[in-house]
Amino acid sequence: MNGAESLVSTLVACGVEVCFTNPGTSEMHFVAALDRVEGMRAILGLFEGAVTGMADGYGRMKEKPASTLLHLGPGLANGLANLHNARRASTPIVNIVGEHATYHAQYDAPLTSDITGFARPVSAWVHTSMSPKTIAADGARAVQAARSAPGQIATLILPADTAWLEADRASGPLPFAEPAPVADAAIDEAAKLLRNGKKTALLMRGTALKENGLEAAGRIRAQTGARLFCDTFAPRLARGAGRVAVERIPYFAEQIVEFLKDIEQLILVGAKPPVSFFAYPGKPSWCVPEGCRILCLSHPHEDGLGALEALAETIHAPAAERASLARPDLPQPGRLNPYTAGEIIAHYLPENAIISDEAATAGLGATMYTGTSAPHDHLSLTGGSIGQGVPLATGAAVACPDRKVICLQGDGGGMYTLQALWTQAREKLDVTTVIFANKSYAILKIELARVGAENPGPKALSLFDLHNPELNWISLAAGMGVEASRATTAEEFADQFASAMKGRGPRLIEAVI
Ligand SMILES: Cc1ncc(C[n+]2csc(CCOP(=O)(O)OP(=O)(O)O)c2C)c(N)n1
Ligand SMILES: [Mg+2]
Repeated sequence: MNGAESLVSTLVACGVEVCFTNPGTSEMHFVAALDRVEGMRAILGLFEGAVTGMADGYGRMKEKPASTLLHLGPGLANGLANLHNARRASTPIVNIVGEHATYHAQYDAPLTSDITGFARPVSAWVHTSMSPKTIAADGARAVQAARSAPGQIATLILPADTAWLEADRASGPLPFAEPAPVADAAIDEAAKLLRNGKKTALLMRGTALKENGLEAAGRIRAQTGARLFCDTFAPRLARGAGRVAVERIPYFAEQIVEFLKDIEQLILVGAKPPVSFFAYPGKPSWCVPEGCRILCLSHPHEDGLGALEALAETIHAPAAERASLARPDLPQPGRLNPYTAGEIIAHYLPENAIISDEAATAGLGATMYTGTSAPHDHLSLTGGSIGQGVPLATGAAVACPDRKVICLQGDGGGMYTLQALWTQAREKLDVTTVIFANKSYAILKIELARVGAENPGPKALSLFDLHNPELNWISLAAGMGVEASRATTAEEFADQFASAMKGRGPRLIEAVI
């Protein structure tokens, strides 16, 4: 076997089953190895930002890494923004980045670049494999790094000659760091705080926001009256009927301050203390009230779920209260806006759906109404880098072929990585994309005022305006093989969304709001 076959065999042996890729010449032996070695599904993305976003969606849902295969420095660089989002989500990903043959580097050919330099800021682990004799061990180490708690990005750089020269064998999986147990002392300390009568909240992230973690947190709330919070942008949150509901911290600094003002004790479970997304003149960045005691029950790499369960036992907590099903009625015929759209989405949301949410200013309605709709998983834009929603939904659909995936996407962010629609069509993925076509970067108009840049002129305003020409999402989707329709009223949207929920396969609805 050659180095590439040794690597692909190793990845498969280590549980990596999917490769999202946009390859080039330096990756050809890896590409060829995908047919020679059984067990790796190959999925083409037509832009690397789509490729890395798909790997993020897959990893968040499958809780194990996919691989990406990217073309040298530029291919990796095209994918960096969504790797940034994935890093913020603690998603496990193994990037394989092709590189010139080791002896070719000295000639400074056009595609030569500092791949390690591009990789470093988004990767917890980076390594260049200089020999086909070590590639198997390096591949196993990459998977080990990716799977180590809480989930990390590992980048393995693969010189072309390492891939094509004779290798010895494949490697099997290495043990990886499972979430570390939380010390009893931390659990006892949290129990003490919960009993001292002060106003306390738990802020949770990671596994704590899955169904069992929420259940344990709900028990703690039932016993102590503590409030349960999650970040504005949690990587993955179990929501809907039958789940313990948590309060989502609001987006803007002054709203966060208002939201937290009574809290005297904040217990962090895999989360960081809440801060403002941006700095604004005269507004606070740090949003925890003065004098509030912060206790870290668990760090992100620790077992937050186990800690919550132990804590619930320690304080003899009773059963948790769960959200009961309350699907909103369909709205009256008439205007389509984020709220009527939200009612319709929540009304028809199928059991066990996955929502990829990059709806930006149009997302409030859906979030408001889906809390008591059918149980589902909600994935949000973890790193603030728009262009995540469509590929994230695509990767989630690869990970969970039996679940309906719904992508709620702003029209601005949608244009960044719409190539993922083509992958949805090619792979026949069950994704319904709702594009909120407000024909603007609406949030930026709000932000312009908030940062104190007053009296915007026509040039400034033109930079947030997506008319002239208007985007035609039916044509854009059709051009990539995805069936699409346009809804301009609530009743049109209700018809189209209901039909998409009944059917299977990729669909896009341009919701004109
Ligand atoms: C990579 C990246 N580039 C630019 C931005 C700045 N930005 C934030 S929101 C936004 C526009 C979002 O527009 P849209 O998706 O249509 O949502 P809307 O604001 O209209 O609700 C932009 C350009 C960003 N967050 N990330
Ligand atoms: Mg918009």
